[in-house]
Amino acid sequence: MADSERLILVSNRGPVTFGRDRQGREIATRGGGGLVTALLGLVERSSALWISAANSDVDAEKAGRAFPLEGMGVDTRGRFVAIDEATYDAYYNVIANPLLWFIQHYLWDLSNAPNITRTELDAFEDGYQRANELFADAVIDELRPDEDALVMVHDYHLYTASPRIRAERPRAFLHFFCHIPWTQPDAWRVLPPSMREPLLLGVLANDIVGFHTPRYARNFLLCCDDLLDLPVDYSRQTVRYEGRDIWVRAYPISIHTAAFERMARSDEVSSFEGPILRRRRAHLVVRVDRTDLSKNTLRGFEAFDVFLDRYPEFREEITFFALLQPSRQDVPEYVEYLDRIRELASRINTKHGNTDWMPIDLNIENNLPRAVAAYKHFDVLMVNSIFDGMNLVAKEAPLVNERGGVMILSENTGAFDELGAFCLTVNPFDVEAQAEALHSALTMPHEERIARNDEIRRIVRENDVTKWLEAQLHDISARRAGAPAERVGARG
Ligand code: GDG
Repeated sequence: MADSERLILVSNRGPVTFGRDRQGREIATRGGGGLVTALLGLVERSSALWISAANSDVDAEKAGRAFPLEGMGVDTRGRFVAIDEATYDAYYNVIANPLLWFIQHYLWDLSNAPNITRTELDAFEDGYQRANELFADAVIDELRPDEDALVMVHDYHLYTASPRIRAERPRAFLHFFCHIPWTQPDAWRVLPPSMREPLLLGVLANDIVGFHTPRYARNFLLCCDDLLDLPVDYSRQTVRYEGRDIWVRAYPISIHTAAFERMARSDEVSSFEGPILRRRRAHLVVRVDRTDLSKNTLRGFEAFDVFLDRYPEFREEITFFALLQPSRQDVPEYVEYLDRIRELASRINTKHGNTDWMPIDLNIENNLPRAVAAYKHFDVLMVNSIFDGMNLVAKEAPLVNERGGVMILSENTGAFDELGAFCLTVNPFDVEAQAEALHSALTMPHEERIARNDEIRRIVRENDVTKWLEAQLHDISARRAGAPAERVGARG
């Protein structure tokens, strides 16, 4: 990236949201989540403008012009896009979550859902497409017509923003990164062509399209081939569209390891360790995730139930600590899923527990310091996602764990590519295997646990988020310099 060149980041969720305290003074709350944290690494390097959706009334008052983002990067500014409530609801709660999210995690139970009715068709046009236009217009407004800026667009909320930006600002370099899996062509056939084609063509308006793993990149190429009938070169990983070669690449996202280790040593995290240590029995199983259907909480608990039936010697000696952040409670499927999580935990606790021992310690709470305190003390970490783009918990928790904890990892996570060899691999649907993995992890010799954990830490430290950023910036420079795609094809 040239020093003088402007960087514009575009994502639905931004790095900050504003509210007011009781005295009416403006207060800023930093946004969390893997996407925001990863992108902070970029704004630390060069001046940047971060465009995101307004998330509060105060955000909406600030919309339409850039404002300084204090304490973030060299010279970082933010800009909010105001989206009226009905449009936002259609864009976010009808199309992005759940329709696209479900397609991209193979979650639809197709004999029952989804129905593409007038509601979905209108929500696509008047919600998703309209919101994407508003994001695109904010980018266009910020750029001079002849400016060579780098615009990085993030995630499944923004598949159709780029064509408009390209048409109006053809000199900008458009880079897109998808944080969730890209599924095989038939999964996309849930959508009629009037919806799936604009989505795919929208992504192809970018110059480089990035995914977490080579498998997702390949699935995207297959979609271009199968659903759009476009010329695809699988060895060079390119798609030809409108006279351009779009590069399709894999860049596994990661975490800022030094910052995460610092956080794990903070007083705030320590304050949560005492209660966890006081309550722990001989063995502690931990899971930390959003109450998202893709995370597979129910089968994880079912496996624990089987494990307790089969290995009664562990009764009263073990606790399954689950820290689950409530997620998307505007979507009915998520409300029902959270209810089922509560019911199942309570059924298992009634079946196996007693007045002195509660096998599942279920906490529905948004509390990152407490999650990190649990990361430090697990004996077994369960990450059994049905499908998961990467899963950053699988990188964070072993990095700061102090007990040589063992990770049970679903083969359908992006993290599996890097860490699978040192985890206990499970198929997420195989409850039986998950129950046995719990037993294997808990009875594994101490030296083996330490050796596996050491290897995971080494890999996570080596593949820090900096590497994710640098690989992308490297390819952007190469693409701009006119390098042939095969020169970077080896990257995956
Ligand atoms: C999407 C993709 C991909 C944990 N407890 C709390 C909390 N956390 C943090 C974790 C971690 C992040 O939230 C969760 O990241 P994941 O990657 O595990 O999962 P998704 O939220 O589904 O993220 C995923 C990711 O994007 C990045 O590309 O890896 O596959 O689905 O950093 O430490 N955060 C807050 N409160 C908590 O209680 N605020």
